[in-house]
Amino acid sequence: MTVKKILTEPDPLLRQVSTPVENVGEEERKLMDDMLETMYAAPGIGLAAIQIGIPKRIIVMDISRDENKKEPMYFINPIIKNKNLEKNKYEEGCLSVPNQFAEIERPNRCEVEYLDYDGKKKTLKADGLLATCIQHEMDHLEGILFIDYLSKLKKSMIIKKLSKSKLSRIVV
Ligand code: K2U
Ligand code: ZN
Repeated sequence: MTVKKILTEPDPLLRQVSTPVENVGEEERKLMDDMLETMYAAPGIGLAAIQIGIPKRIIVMDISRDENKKEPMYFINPIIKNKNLEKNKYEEGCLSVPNQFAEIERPNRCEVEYLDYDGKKKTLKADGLLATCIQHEMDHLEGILFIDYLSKLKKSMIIKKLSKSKLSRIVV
């Protein structure tokens, strides 16, 4: 398993819409293994394939946040079937938007249909942090970042800050 570089905003690659996986084989499982290793190393609780530059509709997650009791989850071609009208607010961050956080409102429950690590069709009913994380990651598959929900001013200030820090890393 390999830790991959995580793309950071601003990067046009992050804004691509990811394409569905045709069939789940060894290549897709190796990709999910690398994504999970990259997510744990970040550390994070979710990662979409586009965040390591692969525009495939694949997400990995582990909301256990317990080093000794990892509970990885794999979502291939996920589709949200139902979303609650009731909303939850959560202080979100993103491994592709480093050191920026904002309170984002999302449906507090959702039902997801997907293929698992072995390509088997599954359905999951999620609430709380799991529901928030799934919706955050599903946004990545559409090229959407959590900062897109902020005001134009706040979003432009964050992008300006991230651009500067990216430039300073190149210049140094
Ligand atoms: O970059 C990502 O997509 C991983 C996200 C997943 C996430 C975002 C917002 C809310 C829940 C999950 C995070 O950066 S992972 C870091 C993290 C860890 C614990 C709680 C919230 C965020
Ligand atoms: Zn993210």
